Amino acid sequence: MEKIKLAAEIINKSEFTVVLTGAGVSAESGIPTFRGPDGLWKKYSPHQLATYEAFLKNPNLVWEWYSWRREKIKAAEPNPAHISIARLERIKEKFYLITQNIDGLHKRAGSQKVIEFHGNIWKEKCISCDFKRESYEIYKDELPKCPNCGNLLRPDVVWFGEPIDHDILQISFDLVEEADCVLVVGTSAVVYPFAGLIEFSIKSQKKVIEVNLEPTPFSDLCYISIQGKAGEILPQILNYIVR
Ligand code: BV8
Ligand code: ZN
Repeated sequence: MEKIKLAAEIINKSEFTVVLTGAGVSAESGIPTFRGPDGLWKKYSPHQLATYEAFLKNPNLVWEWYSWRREKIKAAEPNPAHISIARLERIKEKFYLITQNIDGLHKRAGSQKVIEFHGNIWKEKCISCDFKRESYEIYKDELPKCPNCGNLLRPDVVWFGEPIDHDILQISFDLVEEADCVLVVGTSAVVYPFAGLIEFSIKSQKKVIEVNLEPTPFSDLCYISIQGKAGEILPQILNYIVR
C-alpha cells in the first residue's frame, strides 16, 4: 500500500503527467498480449506476422490474424485500468497518454489526449496510393481493395522494420521531455523506439512510476515499480488522487 500512496502523492504534485501503455493494460479486457503464452496465434509469433514482407508473401494470413484480433477487440470492453487513465486525464490539467496498443480501448474508455504510437486496427490504407479509411469489417475470404487504384488495403498500423510517423515520434519525445511524472503501465518495454521514451524519461530524471505484473528491463531504474494487475492497481492509485 505504501508504494500506491507514494505513487499517488507524486502524481498529485505533478505539473505534467504522461502515461505510457502497452498490451498489459488491455489484458484484463481479454485482449491477448504479445509476449504472454496467449500472444501466439496459430503457431505464429506477432513478429512473424506484423511485417510488410509477411503481408506481401501471404496477405490472406495476415488479414486473417488482424480480423481475429478485430473480433476479439469488438467483443471486449475497456477495463478499470483504461477507465482510471481516462479519469486521470480529466483530473490533471496537463496530461497526455501515449499507447502502443492499436485496439482503441483507451478512446472507448473516454481518453481524448491520446497518441496511438503504432496506429489503430480499425484504420486501413492502400499499399500503393495515399487512400486511407476507417473500417469495422471482419474479412473472411475477400480481402479489401483500394477504391482508387484497386491495390490491396492493409491495416494502418506500424509493422516491424517500419518507421514511426515522424510527427508522432517528435511530439511523443517532446511530451515526455516536458513531463515531470511518467506512469508506465503494462509494457515489456522491449520494442523501440517506444521503449526509448521510457529510457529517456529515466535518463532525464523524470519521476517514473511503473505498474506491471512482472519486472521489466527498467524496473530497477524506475522511481517506483509496483507489481500487480493494472486493473487493480490503477483504481487504488486514483483513490488517493486529489480532484
Ligand atoms: C523501426 C503494431 C526502423 C502492429 C507493433 C533498437 C534496439 C533493438 C531493436 C530495435 C531497435 N530499434 C528498432 C528495432 C527493431 C524493432 C524492435 O524494437 N524489435 C524488438 C522486438 C527488439 N522496432 C521496429 O521495428 C520499429 N521500427 O525500428 O523502424 C526504421 C527507421 C527508419 C526507417 C526505416 C525503418 C517498429 C516497432 C513497431 C512494431 N509494431 N505493433 C500490431 O500490433 O499488430 S509492436 C507491438 O509489440 C506492440 O505495439 C508493442 O509495441 C509490442 C508488444 O509490447 P507490449 O505492448 O509491451 O506487450 P508485451 O506482450 O510484450 O508485454 C505485455 C506486458 O504487460 C508484460 O510486461 C506483462 O508482464 C504485462 N502485463 C500483462 N498483463 C498485465 C500486465 N501488466 C499489468 N496488468 C496486467 N493485467
Ligand atoms: Zn490505392
